[in-house]
Amino acid sequence: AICRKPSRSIVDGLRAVDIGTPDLDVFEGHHADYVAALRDTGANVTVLDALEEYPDAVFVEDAALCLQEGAVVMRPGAPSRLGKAAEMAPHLEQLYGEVVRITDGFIEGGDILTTESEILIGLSARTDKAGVAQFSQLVDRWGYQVRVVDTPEGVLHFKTDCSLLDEETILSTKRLDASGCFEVYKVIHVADGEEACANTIRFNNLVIMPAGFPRTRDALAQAGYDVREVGNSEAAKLDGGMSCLSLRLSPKA
Ligand code: CIR
Repeated sequence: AICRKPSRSIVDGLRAVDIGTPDLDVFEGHHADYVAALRDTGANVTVLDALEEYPDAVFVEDAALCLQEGAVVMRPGAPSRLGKAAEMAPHLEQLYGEVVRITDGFIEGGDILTTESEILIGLSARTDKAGVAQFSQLVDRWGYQVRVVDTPEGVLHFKTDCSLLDEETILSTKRLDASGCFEVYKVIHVADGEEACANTIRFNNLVIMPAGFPRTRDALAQAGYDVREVGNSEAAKLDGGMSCLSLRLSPKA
């Protein structure tokens, strides 16, 4: 996995609603816990240096999509994040034989959910049809099927409201599931009032989820998942969750 340390400029990070300024010390502690949780799954984690010039650079997921065959460098729809995607490309080039780039429209990694059988992409304020069209064309060479879906109104990214728990199971908010996009999957709903924990990550043996959502945590444990909670209060002030903080990859040798 690839992560990036939060920078002092995190206080200027984008947010839909201002619910307070993130505290860098607390963010750094949560980030260290997150990296430790990933390492506990057996992941080899590279932690890149903070990038002061991009306040949201800690949210590395939006910069690229990593598949087994290659990586796609995104084109973020937020102007302050455009250059950050390019910063990720050299790191990916060290790991992959093929790194391709989006040059038309906009698309961010937070809108893309890759399952065993398809790649689901939610159109959002950050991801448009032109970006999706180029993405689909680029991944066609590796045999991937892309399905375009909608992101609920007022929700930053498609994956703000869902995550993949295993090859056939999705954790989703009820509002997103109501759109019918997960009909071919088994769906576990986040508890009412706990919508902010829908963005988790399943990595090897663990489901890593934000702390503070006990009913959803218990439902996941009951369903047989090994759950690890990590503090996310500061990232949440910037609409960030568990998937946003890493690029997870297993390049084909
Ligand atoms: C932004 O608005 O772009 C950041 N403050 C949050 C990005 C969260 N990323 C993600 O969900 N993949």
